[in-house]
Amino acid sequence: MIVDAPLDSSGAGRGEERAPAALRRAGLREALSADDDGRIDEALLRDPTRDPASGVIGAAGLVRAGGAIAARIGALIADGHRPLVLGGDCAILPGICRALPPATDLWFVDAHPDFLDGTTSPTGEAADMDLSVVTGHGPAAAVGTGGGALIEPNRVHLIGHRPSTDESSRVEAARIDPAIHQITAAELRRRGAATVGASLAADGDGPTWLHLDLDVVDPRDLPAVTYPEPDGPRWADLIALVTPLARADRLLGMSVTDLNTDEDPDGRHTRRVVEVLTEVLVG
Ligand SMILES: [Mn+2]
Repeated sequence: MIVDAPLDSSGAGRGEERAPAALRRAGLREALSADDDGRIDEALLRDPTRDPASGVIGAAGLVRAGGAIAARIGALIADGHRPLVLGGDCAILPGICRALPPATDLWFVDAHPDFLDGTTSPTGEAADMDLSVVTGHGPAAAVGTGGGALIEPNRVHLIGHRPSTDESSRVEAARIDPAIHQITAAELRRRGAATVGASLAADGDGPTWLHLDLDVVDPRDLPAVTYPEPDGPRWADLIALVTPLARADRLLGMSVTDLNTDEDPDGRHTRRVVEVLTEVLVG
C-alpha cells in the first residue's frame, strides 16, 4: 500500500515535497503492483518561520502533520496493510513511529544521524532531529509527540551514516543515544552490505520499521538530494543491504525520504529510484 507524505520541513516548498508525485509519474505504483492510499494532505508544510520557543521551522504545521501521519499509518497497519510511505523528508518519521506498536525495532538507513535539536540544528528543519525525537531526546512538543521515546533506543540500528568534521556534526555525534546500534558507512563497506543486511534481518523476530533516507546513497550515484555526503554506499550496495530488510516477514512497513526533484530536472534519478525500489521490493 503506497501513501504519500510530502512533508518538506524547510517549509519552503523544496523538491522533497514533489518526490511522491514524481515517483508515481515514473511508474512506481504500477511497478510494485501496490494498492494506493493517496496522499496525507496535512503533511504539507508551507511555513518557513523558525519558531522562537522550540527552534523548529513550522512548529504548528509539524504538529498537524505528525497527527495526520500517525492516524493514517495506524489505520493502515490495523487493517493488515504494509505501508510504503513516500516522503517528503525525514520529518515524517515521528508521526510514523507514533503509529507503531510497543517494542518495534527501527532500521534507520541515512547519511546523517538526524540527532540535532531546535538549538543545535543550523537550519531548524525537523528533518535534522527525527531520530532524536523518536528516541525521546526531543524536541518533542514541536513535532507533535508528548515526549518520551516512541522507539526504545536499543531497538534502533543507525546504518550508513558518515561522521563529518564540521562543528554541528561533532555536536550531533555527541548527542546520539549510546544505546543505539551504529553501523557507519565505513563499517558497512568493511563487513559487506549483503552480510549486514542478512544479519540484521535474521536478528530478532518482533515488529520492525525500515526507514530509508535516500541521501545515504553515494552522491556519485544519487546527487538529487539536499544534503549530500561523500563516501556512501553505491546503488549496488544499497540494494544488497536493503533487500533482506524490506522482505523480512516481521516488517510492518517502510518509509523512503529525501529525493529532491529540484535537483533532477530530466527525471533520471527519480527513474533510478523507482528501479531500485522495484528490485528491492519485488525482485
Ligand atoms: Mn534523514
